[in-house]
Amino acid sequence: MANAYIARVLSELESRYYHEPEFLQAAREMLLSLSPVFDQHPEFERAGLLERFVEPERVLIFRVPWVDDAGRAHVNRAYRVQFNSAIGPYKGGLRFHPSVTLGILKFLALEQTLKNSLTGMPLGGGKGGSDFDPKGKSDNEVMRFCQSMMNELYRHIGADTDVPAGDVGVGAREIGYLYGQFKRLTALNGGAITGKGLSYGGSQARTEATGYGLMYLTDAMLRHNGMDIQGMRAVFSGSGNVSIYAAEKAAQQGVRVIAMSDSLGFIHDEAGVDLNVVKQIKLKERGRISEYPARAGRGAYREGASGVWELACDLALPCAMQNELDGRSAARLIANGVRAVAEGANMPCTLEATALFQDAGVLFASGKAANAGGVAVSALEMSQNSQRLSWRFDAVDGELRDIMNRIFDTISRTARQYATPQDYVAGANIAGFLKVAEAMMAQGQV
Ligand code: NDP
Ligand code: 2IT
Repeated sequence: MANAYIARVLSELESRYYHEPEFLQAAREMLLSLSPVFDQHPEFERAGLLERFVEPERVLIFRVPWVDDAGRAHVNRAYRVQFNSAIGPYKGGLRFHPSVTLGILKFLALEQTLKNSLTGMPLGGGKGGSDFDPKGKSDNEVMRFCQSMMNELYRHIGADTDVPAGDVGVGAREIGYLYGQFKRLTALNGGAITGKGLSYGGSQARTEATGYGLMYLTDAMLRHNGMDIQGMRAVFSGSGNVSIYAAEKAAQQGVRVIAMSDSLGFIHDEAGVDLNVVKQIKLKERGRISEYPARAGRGAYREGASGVWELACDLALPCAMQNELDGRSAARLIANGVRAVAEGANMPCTLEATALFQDAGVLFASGKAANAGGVAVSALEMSQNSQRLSWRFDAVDGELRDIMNRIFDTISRTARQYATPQDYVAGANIAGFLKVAEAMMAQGQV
């Protein structure tokens, strides 16, 4: 039974934002696991804490006009959701994808707030992006779009106020163009954006951080439950930044990576996916994963991204998009004997899929904990920028591993204290929320 205060706030939210289904899904998942906390803290209701928490502090919406290579003008919509700054400057990525809406960015910003809290670093939560589709655009078109977007965004961000980074469709190329324009407009160097190139203030291991961190946390979760990751067979969705570096770390851990996907289909290679070929196709050439069998000389391709969940595996690692793994796919994975699921993407499992995994006793780590390594190394990039230093790869990677182990300890301890020992979803939501709640309570009710 949900705590009465939580039930009321959720029902008000559902009637106010019925047109933002992803935001409601994220809010519902978080709020329902907070009942044991609110039963112990009646002062939160008197302070209107939840009503404040579920509304972003500020939302910026603006147009981004740009001109294509043929001289034709286009206009996209762009957003920055500054969700919560109780524990530090707003921090979170920018997504460029045609599906981007305010509701999707609100779900991402809400989750980012709890994720950033879990890292243990002083980071608030934010997210932004645009419905611009970088696919099929020339480098110059992407550059002009990024410059035009920054012409508005620059006045709302800064190293101590709001620090964007990458997300879907925003990688090294886009960050470079965005940062260049920020610097032209403000004359400020420093930490207003993370994910920067190594030659201009970026951190070692930021490119790898989300994927590596995902596998450090997965390893910690398996070890805690008496299992050994070595020799397990893993299926990854996506073949972008998160998926590729997660698969790279998995291979180093002795895992056999048997499948990866993109938005159109997936490859299956029982011998172990050749990641150099995937990097060449997806990162360098921005091509389709369907090219893999011909280029690698082995493996098979099948149309339809969700087919990847029909393969038998020990580990399922969704690293692509929200709601990419539904109840049907979860049931199939369970029937095929999956042992653990960890979310590299943000909210890739539907509420139904998550419930099925948990009820079946499959170890399940939600994105707020599992993919927090990216933003954690972003915080290390901010520290290095402030110090005017560049740390070595091994130093950053070692710190990342410690952070992921600490996050697992935190969610595991919190699950034991407030829920059931393996309910890492509740563990992440409660531990992430409590720190933000304490900071909000301490700072007064405005
Ligand atoms: P990228 O843009 O680098 O890659 C996205 C990948 O997902 C591409 O391979 C894309 O395929 C694929 N994809 C998109 N939609 C679908 C779909 N419906 N089904 C299957 N595959 C799909 O993004 P990232 O790797 O950076 O981000 C992936 C996820 O991880 C997102 O949920 C993001 O929010 C999350 N995340 C990212 C972090 C980061 O540091 N980058 C940090 C924490 C979380 P295609 O090439 O066909 O478009
Ligand atoms: O979802 C995420 O955590 C990210 N896209 C990374 C955010 C960041 O600020 O590094």
